[in-house]
Parts: sequence; C-alpha cells; structure tokens
Amino acid sequence: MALKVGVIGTGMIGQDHIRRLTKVLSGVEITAVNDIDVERAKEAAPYGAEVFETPKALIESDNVDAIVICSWGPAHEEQLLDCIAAGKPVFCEKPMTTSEEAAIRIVEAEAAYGKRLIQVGFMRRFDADYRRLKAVVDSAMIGAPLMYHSVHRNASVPSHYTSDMPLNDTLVHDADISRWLLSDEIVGVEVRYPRRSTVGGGELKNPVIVLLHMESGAIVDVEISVAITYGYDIRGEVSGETGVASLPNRPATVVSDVNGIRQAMPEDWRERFIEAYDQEFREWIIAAGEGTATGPSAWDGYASTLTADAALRAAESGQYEPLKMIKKPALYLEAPAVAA
Ligand code: NAD
Ligand code: ISE
Repeated sequence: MALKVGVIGTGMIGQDHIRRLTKVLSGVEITAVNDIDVERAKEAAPYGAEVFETPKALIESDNVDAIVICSWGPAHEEQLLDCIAAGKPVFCEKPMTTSEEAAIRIVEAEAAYGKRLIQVGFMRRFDADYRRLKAVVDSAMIGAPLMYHSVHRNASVPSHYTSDMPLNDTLVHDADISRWLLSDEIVGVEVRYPRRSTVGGGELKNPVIVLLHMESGAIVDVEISVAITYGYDIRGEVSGETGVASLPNRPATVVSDVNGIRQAMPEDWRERFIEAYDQEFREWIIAAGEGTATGPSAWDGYASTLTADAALRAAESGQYEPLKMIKKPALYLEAPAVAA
C-alpha cells in the first residue's frame, strides 16, 4: 500500500519534492498539503490532496502516515515536535532549526520517544559522486585525511536571503558533509570576509570563508559565494597523507567551438543534485513505511546548527569560536559491531 504523505511548505523546494513524489518515485501518494500562503498550497496540491489550514491538523490527520517539511527554517521546530508527538516519520529540509536551543529540544524529544522518526534533508550524502569520494577516504587509499576544501557557489540567491544566511542556511550543507566524509566532529569555527563582491548591489556580506576545525586536527576550508552569476558550482577535495581525492566535474556534454572546449554548469541546486534528492526520498520512503527514519538524523541536524551558531559568533568576534556539544543520546550511537 502506498505511503500517504503530507507536505508542509509548498514554495520552491516543496514544489520540486511534490513533483518527484508524484511523478518520479513509487510507493508514495501525497494526500495533504499546507502552506501559510493558502493560495500557493492550493496551486501546488496534486489532484485529490486535501489542503489543510494548519500544519498541526495535517500532521494529526488519519489520512497522513508521514510528513515532508519544506517550510522556512525557523518554522521547523514546532512542526517537528508535533510530528514526534504524533509518532509519525518526517523528512525535514535543512536547516533542521535555526538555533542550538531549538535543536536540543528536538533531539531530546525524539530520544524520549525512543525511536528515530526524523531524516534531515542533507541530500549530498545521497549523491553518487560524494558517496564514491567517501568510499575512497574510508578505504585509507590516500592515508588519513588532513584537509578538506569545500567550495559552495550559488549563481544568485532570492531577495529575502540576508547576510547571516551564508552561515546559518548555506554552510550547514558543508558542515554536514565534512563530518560525514571525514567521520569526524567539528570542534571550532573561524570566519573571514574577503573583499566584498559588488554583484547584486553589494549589500550582502558575500563571499565568506569559513574554517571548520575537526576533532582529529584536520581542517576544512569552506568558500561560500552566493552571487557568482555563472551557475551552481560545487566542489570538494580531500587532501590526505599520501594522496588527494576530489569530486569529478559534473558529467556534461563537452562543447568545442570558437569559444574553446567547455562543459555546461548546473543552473542551481535542483539541477546539480536532482539524482541525490531522488535517492534521499527513495531511502526515506522505505524507512517511513516501516515507521522510522534512517540517513541524516536529528543529531546531525543539531551538529550543523551548532556549527552555524558558532560561525555567526565567529563572524562577530573575528576569533576562533569553540563548539560544545551535549552528550549524545543512545538513540544516535552507532549500533555496536556484531561479534563474528
Ligand atoms: P520558499 O520561500 O520558496 O518556500 C517556503 C514555503 O514555506 C513558502 O511557501 C512559505 O509560505 C511556507 N511557509 C513558511 N512558514 C510556514 C509555516 N509556518 N507553515 C506553513 N508554511 C510555511 O523557500 P524554499 O527555497 O522552498 O526553502 C524551504 C526550505 O527548504 C528552507 O528550509 C531551505 O533552507 C530548504 N532548502 C533546501 C535545499 C536543499 O538543497 N536541500 C534547497 C532549497 C531550499
Ligand atoms: C539553499 O537553501 C540550499 O539548500 C542549497 O542547496 C544551497 O546551495 C543554497 O545556498 C541554499 O540557499
């Protein structure tokens, strides 16, 4: 029987996820939608889906088995807590929350419930190129990882995107992928602003360079640029003791003409990560059908929000800002290896 899903937030990514859940993937049916903008919810609702007035009513509906949250970051906490109270599996877009305190409330509520219900939308973990890169790092082929260079460039950002968002909205992807790729934890953050780009009027504090200090001593440098105009350019390179492993250029047709030899650049995140989003939902549908969640957890959401908070402090102070994590609840500990 198809998993009955309710979608909260029917903006840019909400509509893209509705498209993949209705037109690309199987074993799933959208039965409900909600948005504070009711007209937008009505327009986005697939045939037969009910438009709910509030997220809570959607979450509690008997016609909804699992929820997809695509509202704005600050709205996620209340909606996630309602999902946990209803005992329903939930996919939540990043950032899981926009404050450390809210992230802790979510982690504690899920730990008290006693079973994983939350998958956070860190789609890079489902991207085939990142998965191959991690396999190389894990195999020790390049020795211990010493540095990771993460480049995160957006062609442009919407008008509501403010100067704190490179750090509390965009950086969370780089924070999460660094922890996952290097199997390491972030312990401190530094932030530097180079010469400001005048593209888009020069109002935004853009670009920004962030240094993530890892528990092992490895350092990650992250370039975040949000108005490069030429496309969506995501790069990653791990420098190890005895070798270097990098993400490939996106496979794309090679065009040779009077302007030279070149490959097309993805326009935005929708195009660059299209297969990764499909795969994150394939895996979510299977786990949600079993009443639980796998993949990036509420703990991972907490770790990336903690990093974002530290980065905001570091941007203000100009200093190294340490992270202090709460004790990891047993729910998020790796399962112990089974003795042979
Ligand atoms: P958007 O502004 O296009 O859409 C957000 C929608 O949520 C809007 O329609 C808004 O009316 C609705 N909304 C806001 N608060 C609400 C509430 N309390 N209840 C119900 N509806 C509410 O934004 P977007 O670009 O679609 O981003 C949505 C979320 O997805 C953000 O958290 C963003 O960071 C994340 N996102 C993730 C990726 C990714 O690559 N994983 C890409 C883009 C956006
Ligand atoms: C957006 O919300 C995303 O999550 C994209 O993946 C990211 O590249 C972009 O910077 C964010 O604004």
